[in-house]
Amino acid sequence: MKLVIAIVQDQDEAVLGNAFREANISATKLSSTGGFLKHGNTTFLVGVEDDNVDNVLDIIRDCSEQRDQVVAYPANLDMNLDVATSFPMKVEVGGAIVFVLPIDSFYRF
Ligand code: 2BA
Repeated sequence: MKLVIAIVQDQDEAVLGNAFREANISATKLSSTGGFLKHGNTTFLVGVEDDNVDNVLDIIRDCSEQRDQVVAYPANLDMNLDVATSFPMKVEVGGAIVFVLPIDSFYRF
């Protein structure tokens, strides 16, 4: 058995959640925040049998879009000029960041 952890953009969360439901795949959704952009994203936890991992990955791939986001990146010009400003920077986000981990044991009590 494997644990698939998929971090997706919030815009893709509903589509991906529906696709899991339609495929009868159990998933848990967590609200998360990207460490770099500090924007909300969504993390799905999916426990699956080994022979279903590729199917889960295909669904995630199909439901995750790559998008450009423009962020204001702070630039400090100091040395006593003491000027703080920011400049726009384009960042490519997604489709999905996916980790596949082995599971030692699975219990449902
Ligand atoms: P964020 O950390 O907010 O990163 C958003 C996007 O910013 C990233 O997209 C990447 O294109 C860019 N980025 C991240 N760190 C950067 C840096 N130091 N310099 C320049 N650009 C940077 P993705 O790679 O698609 O990642 C989307 C989200 O997935 C991330 O949001 C984070 O929440 C998660 N993530 C990505 N890699 C991860 C990792 N190795 N471990 C845990 N979470 C990860």
